[in-house]
Amino acid sequence: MSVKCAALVLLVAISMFGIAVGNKNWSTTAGNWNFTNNNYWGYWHNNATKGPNTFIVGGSEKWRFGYNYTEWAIKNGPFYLNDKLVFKYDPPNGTTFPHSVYLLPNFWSFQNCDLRRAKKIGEVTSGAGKGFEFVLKRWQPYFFACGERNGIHCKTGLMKFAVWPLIRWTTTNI
Ligand SMILES: *[C@@H]1O[C@H](CO)[C@@H](O)[C@H](O)[C@H]1NC(C)=O
Ligand SMILES: *[C@@H]1O[C@H](CO)[C@@H](O)[C@H](O)[C@H]1NC(C)=O
Ligand SMILES: *[C@@H]1O[C@H](CO)[C@@H](O)[C@H](O)[C@H]1NC(C)=O
Ligand SMILES: *[C@@H]1O[C@H](CO)[C@@H](O)[C@H](O)[C@H]1NC(C)=O
Ligand SMILES: *[C@@H]1O[C@H](CO)[C@@H](O)[C@H](O)[C@H]1NC(C)=O
Ligand SMILES: [Cu+2]
Repeated sequence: MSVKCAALVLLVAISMFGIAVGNKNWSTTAGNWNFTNNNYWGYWHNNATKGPNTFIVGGSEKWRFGYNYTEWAIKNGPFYLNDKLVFKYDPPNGTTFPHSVYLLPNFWSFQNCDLRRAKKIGEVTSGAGKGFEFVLKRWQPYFFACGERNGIHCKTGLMKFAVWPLIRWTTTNI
């Protein structure tokens, strides 16, 4: 299968997903999360590049209260399978607000910053120094959020973003 053909199949699959989501009316209820934003899923620039990339979440802003991580993800995507996300944040020291990282189980909990069934992947101390790495190993949506202050960092602090890693077509597929 050629790259063009494969890209077309993926494109059609993503479009169908978009329509299905549209029917469920998620995009209108998603708040600042635009589920139909094609750029988010790498729709427009799925091309063959080299090995996995490493991204520092938030770039020089790191993982902090009030930075728009949805926007960061849109600007820095697309993300591919086996890409690495690095979370960096200061550990609690009495003057700074602690942060943490959770994976939320589904879109609903992501939208509502509901941490009840969330899985902790980063303790408040894990982001110190070089931070910690999270590898996007599976073809699935990942919903990241800060778990501090009972969801307030996630909701008010915008400390959340979603990623659905794309499959990387290697040049050997051509
Ligand atoms: C989607 O939801 C919004 C409110 O959340 C509502 O106003 C709108 O009519 C809905 N659209 C459809 C197609 O159901
Ligand atoms: C979401 O993104 C789509 C595609 O880029 C765009 O057409 C639509 O207007 C956006 N919706 C909102 C609410 O920003
Ligand atoms: C793939 O896309 C990136 C970013 O859009 C671009 O910098 C790069 O040159 C592209 N590579 C190929 C082989 O087209
Ligand atoms: C965050 O960025 C997204 C994507 O650009 C935007 O739709 C949203 O309005 C922003 N949120 C805030 C609170 O600025
Ligand atoms: C806590 O960390 C912040 C940011 O690294 C630093 O500016 C501040 O001086 C530290 N406070 C104490 C008491 O160590
Ligand atoms: Cu936080």
